Amino acid sequence: MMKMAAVGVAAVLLACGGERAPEAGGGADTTQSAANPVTPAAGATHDVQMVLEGTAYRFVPAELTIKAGDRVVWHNVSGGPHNVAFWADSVPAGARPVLEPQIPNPIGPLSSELMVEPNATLSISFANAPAGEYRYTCTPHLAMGMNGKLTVTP
Ligand SMILES: [Cu+2]
Repeated sequence: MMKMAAVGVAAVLLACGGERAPEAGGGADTTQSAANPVTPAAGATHDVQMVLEGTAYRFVPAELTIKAGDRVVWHNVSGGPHNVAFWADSVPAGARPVLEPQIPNPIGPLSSELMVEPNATLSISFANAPAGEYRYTCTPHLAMGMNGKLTVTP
């Protein structure tokens, strides 16, 4: 009940979004503007599964287009261990400092640790990440062509 009420209030506030901000806090204007590409913590979350299908190791989906501000969660589903290893020399300029702090215990440049446990996840926010193509692979299955690509749009 409380949650529904809160959503209702948020919807009402959003509906008035075009006008002057109702709360005169005197602080920064947090009203969302379509012209402002920096919209932290408001993005969608996308799921990428890491699977063994027959004899093929895959990221599903292998190619995904997201918006800056979205989050991607990779799931270890089958055929692991897997990891997510971005090609550090091909990600857009400025991406590395965004990605690096979000990859705990890396086993190489922009390469996550191996995910061994079923349903282990790696979650990366692309808030403030530069637009462009982010190609990545799975280190244990590199030779088997387990590759993925994210395209981040502004
Ligand atoms: Cu793999």
